[in-house]
Formats: sequence, structure tokens, C-alpha cells
Amino acid sequence: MTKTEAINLYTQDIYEIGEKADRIRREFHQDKVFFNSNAHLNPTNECVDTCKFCGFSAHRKNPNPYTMTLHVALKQVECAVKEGALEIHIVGAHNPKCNLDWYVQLFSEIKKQYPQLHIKALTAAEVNYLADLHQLSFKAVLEKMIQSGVDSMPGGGAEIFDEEVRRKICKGKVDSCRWIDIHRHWHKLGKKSNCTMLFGHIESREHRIDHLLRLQELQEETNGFNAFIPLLFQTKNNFLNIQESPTGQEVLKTIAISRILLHNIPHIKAYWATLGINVAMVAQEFGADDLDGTIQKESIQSASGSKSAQGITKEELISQIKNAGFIPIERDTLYREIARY
Ligand code: V47
Repeated sequence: MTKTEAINLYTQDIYEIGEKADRIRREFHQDKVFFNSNAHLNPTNECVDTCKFCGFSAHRKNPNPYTMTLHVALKQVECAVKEGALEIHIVGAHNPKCNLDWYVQLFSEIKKQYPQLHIKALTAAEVNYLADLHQLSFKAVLEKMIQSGVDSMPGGGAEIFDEEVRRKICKGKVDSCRWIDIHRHWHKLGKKSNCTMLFGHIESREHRIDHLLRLQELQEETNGFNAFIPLLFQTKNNFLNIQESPTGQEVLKTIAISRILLHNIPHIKAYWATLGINVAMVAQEFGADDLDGTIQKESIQSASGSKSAQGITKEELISQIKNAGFIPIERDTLYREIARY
């Protein structure tokens, strides 16, 4: 599909593109809706970057800076495991106090204590920051991550690839080519990752399509992405001053178009923390097949207004999925089925 044809999908009736997306979704996953038992660990919110969309970073809009000691971070992991987490998703701010040695110690200690726990850690933006901080190549950082026990990478930091938009919303952060190069290399090392798109701020439909087509192209080359996560922008406590969020229709169309364009990425995650559980469930009829997980404690999106701070229970996820007529499948991070309810 050309860029123009892809952009024109937005002008089609919502049910028409919903049906196309649903057909692809059902070919891949039939009636299954996936979720996992996971926990988030955000070791610090003290950030040298100044992304305008972020309410998590400690600056004027979030006057509560924190940086965990290794001991505190490991205590959180211990609690997460006790609560049943099979995956720990580690994402923090760009903070020289949490340098590469700090993360290497954290990952190694987690792997030593909980060898079965899947470590999904460090966005490409963090990898790029740590490489610059230590004057290393990003390849060297990725290799250190693997040596110390990181299993897969999350999809954050992609935002919107268009450089003009990036200059306005996250100047100085990893650029789009570097984000793609980091994931390409991670895939070449035999590892899987996810990819995201932050939408619903100042970007246009054209920017979204450009973003999706670039992800499609990398996936064609590496086949290393497990899931795509369209992150709906949360408007509170940040410097973008967005007054109006996209309509429900625009959100669902964006998810459906993602499913159609990213026919080579197996999973589309309707992340309940940014969509809310109700829209995330409707999204399962428009191309998505995954909700993300229990999370336990969420600090990034909830800092900008989402209702995800306390996570969600497994029982709630299961009953939402069942009541919507789908089959709840608990998965591990790499989408191997653990249980069917
Ligand atoms: O890169 C920051 C986003 C991302 C806001 O890989 C915001 O499975 C909405 O990438 N409104 C980090 N989003 C989170 C992330 C993620 C989440 C869940 C699963 C996975 C995965 C990855 O959060 C950042 C940024 O794009 N973000 N501020 C905001 N106001």
C-alpha cells in the first residue's frame, strides 16, 4: 500500500476499516485476547531530557524527584514476584546516577535471584542516552544488557518518527534513525522487542502513517518485533498544552489502520493504561489482540492523567475479556500461552 492509499484509509467508514482489521486479527489469533502478569519498575524520574509530553519526569510539573537505590529497586522486584509477576518491565529517566554500571548490577542481581523472571528493559532512548553518557557505541550497550540478563526490549521512545514533530515535542532525544538502528541491531543479536507510537498530540494522520510504514519496513527486514503499541497521549501535567484528545472514532481507526499496515507484526496491543479498559476492550474488535498486563504500579501514563497507577487484577482482565465474548489467554512476554480461561 502506498503512503497516499494508507492515509486515505482514514477517510473510509470506521466499520469498513474495522472489518478489514478484524479479518487480519482473526486470521492471526481467532477469538483470543492476550494479557500477561507483569510489573513495572521505574527506578528514577530525574531526567536530563525535557520532553514536552512527559508528566513523569521531575521538573516543574512533577515536583517529586526520586532515584531508587539498588536495594529499593530490588525490594520492588521482590514484591512484584510475590504478587505473581512473570515479567518486570524496567523503564526510567535519563539520569547519570542510574548509569550503565547501575543497570548492569540491577539486571544481574534480578537474574541471580529470579532466573525465571523475564526482564524487559530499557527503551532505545535510554540505550542511546547510556551510550552517550559512557562514550560507548549503542552496540556495546546492547551487548552489556544481554550479558547481564535482559531478555527483551520495550517499545518506548519512538514517539513519532517525523523529525520536525520530534523537535517540537522531544528535542534532544534519540532521533528516529537511531531508534530504528538500535532495534535493528537488537534483532540481529537474536532478541525480540516491541514498538510504540505516541499519538493524539500535535502530529497529523500523515505523520502516523509515515511512522507505521517505517516500522513495517524494519519488520520486513528483521522480523524482530513482537507487538506494536499505539500509545494514546494523556494530556495532564505536561508542557504540550493539548486541549482536545482524539475522538473515540479516531483512536479506533488508528488502531485498525495499525493492524492493516503492520500485517507483518503479530500483535497489536491496546494498552489499557492509556486507553482505559473499556476502549481497550472495544479495540479488540478493531484489530487489537492484546491488553498488556496487570502492571501492579504504573508511573508514566498515570503522571499525565490515566487511571493506571494501581494496575489491574488478573480477575478483572479475565472477566472483561470473557464478557466481551473473547477467550482470555495468559501469555509470557514472548507470547507463549501459559493459561486459557
Ligand atoms: O516512550 C510518556 C509514553 C512511553 C506520555 O513495550 C506517554 O510492551 C501517553 O513505551 N501520554 C513509555 N504516553 C511506555 C512504553 C510502553 C508501555 C507499555 C508497554 C510497552 C511495551 C511499552 O510512554 C514513552 C512515551 O511515548 N508517554 N508520556 C503521556 N503523557
